[in-house]
Amino acid sequence: MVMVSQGRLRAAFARRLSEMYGQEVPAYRTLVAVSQKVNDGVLRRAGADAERLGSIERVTAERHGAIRVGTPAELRQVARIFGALGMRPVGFYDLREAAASAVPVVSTAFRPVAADELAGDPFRVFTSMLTPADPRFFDPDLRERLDRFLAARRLFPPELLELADRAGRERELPREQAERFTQLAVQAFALGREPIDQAWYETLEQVSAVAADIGGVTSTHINHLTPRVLDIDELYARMTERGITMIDQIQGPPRWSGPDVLLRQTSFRALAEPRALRRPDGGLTTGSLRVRFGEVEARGIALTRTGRERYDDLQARADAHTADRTALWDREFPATERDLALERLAYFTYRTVPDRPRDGRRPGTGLADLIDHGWVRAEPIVYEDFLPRSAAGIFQSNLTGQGVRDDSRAAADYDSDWLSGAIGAEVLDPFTLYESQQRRSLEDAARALGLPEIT
Ligand code: OOG
Ligand code: NI
Repeated sequence: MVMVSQGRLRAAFARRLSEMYGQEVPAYRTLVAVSQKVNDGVLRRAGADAERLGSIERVTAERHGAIRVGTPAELRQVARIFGALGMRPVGFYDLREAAASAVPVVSTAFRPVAADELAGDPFRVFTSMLTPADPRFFDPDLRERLDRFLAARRLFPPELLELADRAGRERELPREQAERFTQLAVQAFALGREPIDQAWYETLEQVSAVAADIGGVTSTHINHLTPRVLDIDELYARMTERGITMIDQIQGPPRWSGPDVLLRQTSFRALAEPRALRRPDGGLTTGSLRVRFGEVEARGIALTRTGRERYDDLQARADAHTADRTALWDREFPATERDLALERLAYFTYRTVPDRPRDGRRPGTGLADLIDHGWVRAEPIVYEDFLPRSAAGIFQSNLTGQGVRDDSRAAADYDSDWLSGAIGAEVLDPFTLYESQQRRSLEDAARALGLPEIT
């Protein structure tokens, strides 16, 4: 029997999802095509340096998607489906707080965690869950109607979930089942065709367009699929030249003279798509909804907690003084990988250099000495996660209205532990993952150099 590993299943799923999305959302195809042109250019210009943050094969195939679900039960099913693909929940994002308009969701990202799996295909899905228990958005009556509506729908067919459990358990599927799984999973994330109850959708829309997109329909859908680009400023310019209106800025760190860090993203607004609506009188009509959009991103080096604090601080200061962000970064953020490593601001995998000096000199135990004298090389660890502020910006740029949030009421508590409980699996901390990858590499390097430790 030919078996398909989780890693290959994930790559196949990402590819098929991309084909489906490309057929349904032509603007996505343009985005992918332009991204590839930009990447070809960077590769020609920069040579091997262009692959410092991932091989061109990885970057070319790399996508993230986003979905939104209504309840913990639905989220657990999503976790089973992505678990089949070797993807685990990483990070907790509270977009209720990060967004200025009404975004009543908390989120995590399902993604592979092992370095070799990430190098193979890092496909990730930003997954948000509605918070009907938050009284700032939903009054008791609306909450009850919402709970009832969500409890009555079924997002995923039992066959899909059974295949998912098998793949999760056995870490592979026979080829035929793998094919069936992929087909059912892609279908489950396509735009629903069932007529939408217009009055119900509009009731929710008044509270929040996100609530309507989640709780106003009987299915879920991928709302964007994001290719990775190696020069996002150039991508932005090229899309604008083609007459595609992007949101007015690139989110995340500015373009600056140092290495790429964290994540820079930009998007274009959701396009109006025809949808079947059921009017209050029972008749059918065709309306148009804007729920699917396009986004592109550039990824950089993962920052440590300290690095991230510096980043957040620079962002806040740039906001407060509408300062020139590039100038601020050039002045204040260390602009070389070496300094980012030595100031413990970013994560690296440290490897001993095969042709290191063997002239009888002994390596010191300090990282600076080891790097500067050519004993170890620092390879950047790619940031594999998301940024709450950018995510809120992405949500916001696609809302039809502001919605309402009654801040006189207390927020319902949701945190990472709550989400772990809801999913039934630990939501992993991204910093811990990067940190342990770095630490293991330092331990290996110390061993190879015969050092007690590297400090
Ligand atoms: C998710 C928005 C977040 C990102 O790239 O930050 C996101 C959504 O709109 O459902 O995808
Ligand atoms: Ni996104």
